Amino acid sequence: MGMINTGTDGMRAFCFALVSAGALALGACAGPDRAPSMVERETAAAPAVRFAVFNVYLNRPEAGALLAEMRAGDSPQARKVAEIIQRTAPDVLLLNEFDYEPSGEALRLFQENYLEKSWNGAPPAVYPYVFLAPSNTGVHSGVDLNRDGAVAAAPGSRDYGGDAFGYGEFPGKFAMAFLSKYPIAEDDVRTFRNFLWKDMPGARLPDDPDTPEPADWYAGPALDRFRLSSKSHWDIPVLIGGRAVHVLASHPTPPGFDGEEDRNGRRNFDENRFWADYVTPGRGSYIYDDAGGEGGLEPGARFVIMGDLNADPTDGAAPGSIRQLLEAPAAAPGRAPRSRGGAAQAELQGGANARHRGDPAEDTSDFNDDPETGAGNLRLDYVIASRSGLVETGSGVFWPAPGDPQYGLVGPGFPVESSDHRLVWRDLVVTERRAGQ
Ligand SMILES: [Ca+2]
Ligand SMILES: [Ca+2]
Ligand SMILES: [Ca+2]
Ligand SMILES: [Ca+2]
Repeated sequence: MGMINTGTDGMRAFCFALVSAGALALGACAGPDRAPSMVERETAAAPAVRFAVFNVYLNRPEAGALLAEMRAGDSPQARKVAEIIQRTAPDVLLLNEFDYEPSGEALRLFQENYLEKSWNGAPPAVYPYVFLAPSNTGVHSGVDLNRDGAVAAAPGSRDYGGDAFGYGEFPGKFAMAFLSKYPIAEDDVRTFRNFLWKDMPGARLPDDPDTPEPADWYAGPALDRFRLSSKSHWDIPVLIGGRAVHVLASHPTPPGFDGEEDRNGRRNFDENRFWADYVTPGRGSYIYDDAGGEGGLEPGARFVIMGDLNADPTDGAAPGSIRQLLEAPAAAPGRAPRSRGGAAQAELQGGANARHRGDPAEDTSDFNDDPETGAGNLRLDYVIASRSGLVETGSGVFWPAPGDPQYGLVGPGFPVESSDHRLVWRDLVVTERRAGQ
């Protein structure tokens, strides 16, 4: 693969990860006068696998619009999205904000007309394995979920989106798609689209501040059918050298666009909590999947949590939400992926970024920077690996800085060239090491 000059840890295949006292020290090269450790021998024998998430902003105003654009093959935005994927060359890739249609044609044509064609000399990106499933976005709930006094039943309006199981003006908007160079254990995939929020013990259900009863913003039929996942939650086991790595994919709702009841902030928190419980032994027994299977992940199983998780660890509306995952006992404490472009844009764009406490080199999204109303640039997109069975050898955010030959793929933030999010990756070697060994 080509060299990547926008991440800071592009040392894939050159250095070993070193494990000491249970902590990962990244980027330590094996010295000549020391026998390699067991982990070093394992990581030397197996290639690193690049896991990436990319919110590709391929959502469109109407059903069928993305399919038409993928068929035509002439979308400048989709070409830049494709080139970013080609330049970073992930092996395992989750796309967020890719409109879903049941035939799978939009994804197939995105592969054929964009990913598998070379852009500006970049090597085509070929993914023989895909996973696609319905999303809750834009699926009519039949009840007045946004509590504006009416049930909006006709797709196409904001009101309709507000009454859907997940916000979307038509079924399938803002959905997800999964691509892999490694086979998927299809019979073992689990989806959690129908899991009800009220079935999570201690759910942070929102409260109507105008009534004395607690946690009653959703009640009656609304509570009885309210699905936790705003898109879906997928557990996709990928087989790498015959060993399963569970990709845990989701795209929790943004923690805004609501009122004092904080219904979206609370939902974001519990959507992220879902995976924290799923990977923590003893905490996932309440979980059920769409096929009726019960319980969380087997203790010690390899996993990689991936998604636009809509929560920054220090800035924005939902810092506690993402800490549930970053600090989960089963998750590796790998350091945040970084870029030069994120740091450069926070400086150039100023505004809301000036009051952020997080390191701008860790930002993964480029939003409005209005000092009064803008969110600024946030760290929202994550690849979080398990302690067990995976060793990290590098990570990065594809965000070229001004002056970089690939700067045109991201630009200055507005207008959006490719996406308002940046591709985030980690390189992981699959090992037999269990956590604590
Ligand atoms: Ca309504
Ligand atoms: Ca109340
Ligand atoms: Ca910005
Ligand atoms: Ca920031």
